[in-house]
Amino acid sequence: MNSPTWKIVKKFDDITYKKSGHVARIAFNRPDVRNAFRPHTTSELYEAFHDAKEDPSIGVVLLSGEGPSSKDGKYAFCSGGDQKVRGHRGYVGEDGRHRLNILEVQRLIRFMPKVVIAVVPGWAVGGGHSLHVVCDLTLASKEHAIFKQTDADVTSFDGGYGSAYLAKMVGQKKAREIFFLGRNYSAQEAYEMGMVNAVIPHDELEQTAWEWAQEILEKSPMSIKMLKFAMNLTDDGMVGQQVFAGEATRLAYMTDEAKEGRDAFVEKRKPNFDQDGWVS
Ligand code: S0N
Repeated sequence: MNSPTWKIVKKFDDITYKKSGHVARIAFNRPDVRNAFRPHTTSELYEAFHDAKEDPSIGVVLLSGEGPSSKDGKYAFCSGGDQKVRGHRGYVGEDGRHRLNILEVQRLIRFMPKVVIAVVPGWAVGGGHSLHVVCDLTLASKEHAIFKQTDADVTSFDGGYGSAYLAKMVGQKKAREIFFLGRNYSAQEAYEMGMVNAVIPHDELEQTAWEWAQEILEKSPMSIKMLKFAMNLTDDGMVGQQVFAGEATRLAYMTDEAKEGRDAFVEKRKPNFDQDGWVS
């Protein structure tokens, strides 16, 4: 298997953003605070994810954390919201505005027609834990990944995908244990619970993520998109139906029938639809 040749897409302050072939890699880049996110981080994340979503050459997005910390050499995926910039009405940006925009990033990951893989080199904590939950797949460092939910310690809690969807993944009892006790779980324990797809030796983590991406990229893009949205649908209600149906509409655009409907309107005539189209 080949290796990536990453090219920087854009220089950001709090994240790194690169592409190689059909893969994009986005990583938190605040290792000295365990890759905690502040409003500026989530704005940058949103921009990078949006670019990856819109780029038709990208099929897989890797989400990771740069490191190790210059202070103590520890690795982190993300430790959630930056508690040092949390004000009375939520997290405060440098512009003085309060935002909760990590949820918009979660929705972008959830609803993008691409596979998003969480590549967890170290701590995945609080809102960082929730981000790995919302990603389609999770690969974790055997030696350094630690999964932990501190939301109830700091009164900054995710009552959406981070908890309710986690419960679908690991079961109600285990999800409640994770949130109510806030213990540390190793990569192996997280794997046994069903919230991690594979436990990988730390030195092989990035290459393995690349290889998983390449395997996915050998599949039919249309099938992967429809399957992702089909699996989301039952948990996402009307929005899930909207997203799934959006892809169905896109497929419909590719038919002769759709071409006839459009052409008839543009040419100001009655459409002549092929009546053999009632195939069942
Ligand atoms: C990650 C932990 C467990 C690591 O422990 P360790 O290895 O002992 O390191 P520390 O010495 O504690 O940390 C090293 C340095 O990093 C700083 N730091 C770590 N995490 C954060 C953080 N989240 N914010 C700010 N700084 C952080 C430490 O302060 C230390 O710095 P120095 O050396 O200068 O002292 C441990 O660090 C830990 O428990 N961290 C806190 C984890 C946490 O509680 N996160 C917040 C949980 N809540 C959320 O994330 C909510 C997310 C969210 O935003 C949201 C979700 C849903 C709906 C709305 C929202 C919303 O936007 O509010």
